[in-house]
Amino acid sequence: MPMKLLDCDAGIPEREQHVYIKEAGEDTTKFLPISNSATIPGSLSERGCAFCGAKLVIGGVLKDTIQMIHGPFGCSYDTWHTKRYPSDNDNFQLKYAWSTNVKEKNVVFGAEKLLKKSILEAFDAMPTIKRMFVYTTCSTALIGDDPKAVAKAVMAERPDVDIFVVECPGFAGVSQSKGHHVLNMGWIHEKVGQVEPEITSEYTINFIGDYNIQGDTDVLQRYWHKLGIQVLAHFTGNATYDELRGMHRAQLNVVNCARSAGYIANELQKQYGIPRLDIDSWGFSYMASGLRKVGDFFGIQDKVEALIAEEEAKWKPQMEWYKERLQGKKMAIWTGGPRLWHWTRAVEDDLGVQVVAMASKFGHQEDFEKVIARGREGTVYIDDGNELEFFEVIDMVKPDVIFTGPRVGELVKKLHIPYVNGHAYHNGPYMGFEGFVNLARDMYNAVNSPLWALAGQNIQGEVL
Ligand code: CFM
Repeated sequence: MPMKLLDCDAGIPEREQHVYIKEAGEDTTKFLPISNSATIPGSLSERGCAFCGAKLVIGGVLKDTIQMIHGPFGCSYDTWHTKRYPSDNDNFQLKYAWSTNVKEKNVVFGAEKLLKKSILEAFDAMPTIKRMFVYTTCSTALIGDDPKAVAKAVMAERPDVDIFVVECPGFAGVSQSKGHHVLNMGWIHEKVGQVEPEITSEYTINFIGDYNIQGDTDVLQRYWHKLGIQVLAHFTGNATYDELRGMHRAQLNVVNCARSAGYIANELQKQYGIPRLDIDSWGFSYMASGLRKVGDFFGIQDKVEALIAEEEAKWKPQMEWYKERLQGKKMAIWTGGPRLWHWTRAVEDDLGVQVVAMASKFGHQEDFEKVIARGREGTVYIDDGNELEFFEVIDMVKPDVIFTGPRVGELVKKLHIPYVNGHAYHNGPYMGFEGFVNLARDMYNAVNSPLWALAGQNIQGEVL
């Protein structure tokens, strides 16, 4: 029976449909875990809210844009600064947290005036910044404020500014995935097509679904540059607001994270006829095949082969060193969803590491299809996992290292199991050839750190 009711879920038996163990020769299409559905009451979800998906994941990455959060300050603070996406604009996007700081009296009497005042104040305080995202949150959506009308009024008063409103309160969907969707669709309908990019190459792409985590975008940008490919828009790593308004002119959309940004790629295809090409940017073999696909599209195979040869010559020896030492280690990946299918085969092919458990916070059915197709037999696949399930699965599969976020990471550290930040990375970037060497190094350091043995020692006697 491939669906698994864990012992800890005896009180919430519906969880059985969210936990799957792959068996030999199975037709996996019959056994996909339920996903992208509301968390079962009683299960302590690790998910983020829909607002968080829009702000923290996509909008907040922009390097020249004020992110005005229309709500209590906590919504702003809790979606600020945790992802580590740098920019070449002096990290403007990481320095500030903006909020209208809504209080009870605004909830009772309305907060539109407060929003307008806050928008003007923010622009006045940062006179070189002319672009802004405004987000609704649960409280301001519930009281019925109309932020689009406020943004329109400000833009009429100040023609040099442009504002994009994201109406995606936390309760708009079952997870952060809804926020990705709302932002993608709003942007394509309201902003794409408003700016004409300057075309400087005969090959142009949008690189979609890469958020410059610790410099990922920079690694890929070096490759595009060497290939003579102009990236009109990065959605949204190290990007400007206006760059994203010119996405309609690219010849090709190259998609890395299909979950968070496949929507805009599909719309660009529908509305402007730009083809979509999905690639994996993590791992040697995947990165090489992704570059080859792009090379085939533009007919620049020679340049691509030269680039791959150069990169492999430079990085493969280091990768081999780590492979020798990590071969056979057992890894768990507990992140949002896509990194499960991006990484499971990549670490197996490049490092000989076995992925024995994977948990997705918000992946959809298509993500699980890809994960399970690429994953091993006997591996545990979980949708919207809870803390007790994590503990039970650790007992079952005994991983040597867990790639997850700081919340679950803190838990597993207490069990003295090495954890690597699978969201914001430990010492990235992780994309591209050099990036996967960084991932291997972080995994090696985590697995071999003497701290795990020391952490288990009882030093009480010495302290007292
Ligand atoms: Fe895409 Fe991402 Fe991910 Fe993601 Fe996220 Fe993320 Fe993630 Mo954390 S956009 S879906 S919403 S690859 S923040 S940079 S690591 S859960 S698997």
